[in-house]
Amino acid sequence: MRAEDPSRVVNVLEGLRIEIPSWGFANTGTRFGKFLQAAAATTTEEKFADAAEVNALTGITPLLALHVQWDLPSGVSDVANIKRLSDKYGVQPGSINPNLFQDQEYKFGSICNPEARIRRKAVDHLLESVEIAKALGSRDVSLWIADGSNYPGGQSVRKRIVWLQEALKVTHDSLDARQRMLVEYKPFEPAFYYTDVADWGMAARLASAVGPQAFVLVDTGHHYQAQNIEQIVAWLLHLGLLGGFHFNDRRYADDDLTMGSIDPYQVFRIFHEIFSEPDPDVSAGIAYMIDQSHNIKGKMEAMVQTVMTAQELYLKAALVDRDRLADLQLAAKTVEAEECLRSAFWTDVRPALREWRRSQGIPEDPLQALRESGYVERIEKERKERNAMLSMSYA
Ligand code: RM4
Ligand code: MN
Ligand code: MN
Repeated sequence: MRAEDPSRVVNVLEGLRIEIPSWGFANTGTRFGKFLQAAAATTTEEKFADAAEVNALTGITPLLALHVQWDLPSGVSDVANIKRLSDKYGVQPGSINPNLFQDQEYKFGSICNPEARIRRKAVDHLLESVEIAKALGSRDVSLWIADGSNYPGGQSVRKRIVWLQEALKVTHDSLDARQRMLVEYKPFEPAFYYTDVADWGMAARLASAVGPQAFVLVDTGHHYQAQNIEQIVAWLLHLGLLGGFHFNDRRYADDDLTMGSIDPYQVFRIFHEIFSEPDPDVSAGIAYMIDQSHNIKGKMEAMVQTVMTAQELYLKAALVDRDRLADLQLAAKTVEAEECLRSAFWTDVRPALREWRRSQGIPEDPLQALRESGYVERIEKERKERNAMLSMSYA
C-alpha cells in the first residue's frame, strides 16, 4: 500500500478505534505525590465530558474504559448513572476494570490472599464487575491482578497459583456469550519479590486453562528492560490469545509515559506483527486501549497527542510491503528486509492523515484544534477550586 492511496488509507484507518481510560483525565502522580492540574477531571461526569471532546477532535475514540472503584463506587447501583452520562455525552462505556488493589484488606493479596474470606470478597467484586459489564453492554472485563509477595518465604507460590486459577475460572464462567475476560500481567509493583501473574506465559496459561473467553492483555509498560514485546505479541497471535493492549511508553519500568514518546519504532513493530496475522478474525477482536498517567503533560493535550501517535504508527505499519518482505526473508536478505521495514517507518503519513480527517469532517490537526477551542481554559476555570482542595501529599 502507498501512503498516497486514499481508499486504502481509509480502509486501514477504519480498522483502528482507540479506547481511552477514564483515569487518564484525573489527577494521578508518582508514589511520592501528585502534581495537581487545574483542568483535571474530578468527577465521572467530567471524565465523560473530556472523553467526548477527545472523540470530537479525533473521531476514533468512542469508548471510555471505566475503573469500577473510581467510576462506579457503589457497584451495580451506579450503572444507571453511567448510562445517563453515556447518553448525555455520546461516549460508550468500554472495558470494565475491577479494582483489586486499593482495599485495606488486600495488603497480602486479593484473590490470592491466604485468608479464604478475603479471597471470597475479591471474587465477589469480580463477579459484580461482570454484572456491571453486562448491564452496560461492555464486551471486556479487564483484570489487572496486583497480588504478589514481597519477601522470599512470605507466601506459598504454589497455593497462590491454585487460588488464582479458581477465582479466574469462576469469573470466566459468569460471562455471557459475547463477553471476554482479559488477563493483564506485570512483573513487579506493587509487590517486589514477585507478582502472581508476572508475565505473558503465566497470563496465557491461565487464560487457556479457564476457558475460551479469556485472553491476554499486553500493557506495553509491563516488561523487563530489553524484553521483546513484538515477539510476545506474535506468540499471542499465534496462540489466538491476544485480547488487547494497554498502550503507554517507558524508559525504565512501568513509567506510564504517553504512547510512543520514548520508542515509537517499538509500537510500529507491534502493529507490524498484527498486520502480519493471516487470520482476520484473530486481529479483529483486539482491543486497543490506552493506560497512561501523564502528570506533567496536560490531560487533554496528552490524550489527543496519544491518539494521533497511535494513528500515525498504525498507518506506517500498514505501509510495510509484506509480500516483498516475505520474499526477502526467505532469501535471507537481511539488510534489504530491514530496509523494507524501515522505509515504511520513515514514511511521513501525516499528510495522508490530514486528508483522511478532512474527509471525515474532523479537524486536520486535532492538537491545534484543541488549543484553539478554548476547552482546556474553560474546564480549568470550572474545576480549579475543586482540584486545589485535593490532597497531594505522599506521607
Ligand atoms: C496498573 C495496570 C492497570 C491499571 C492500574 C491503575 O499498573 O497497568 O492496568 O489499571 O495500573
Ligand atoms: Mn495497564
Ligand atoms: Mn501499569
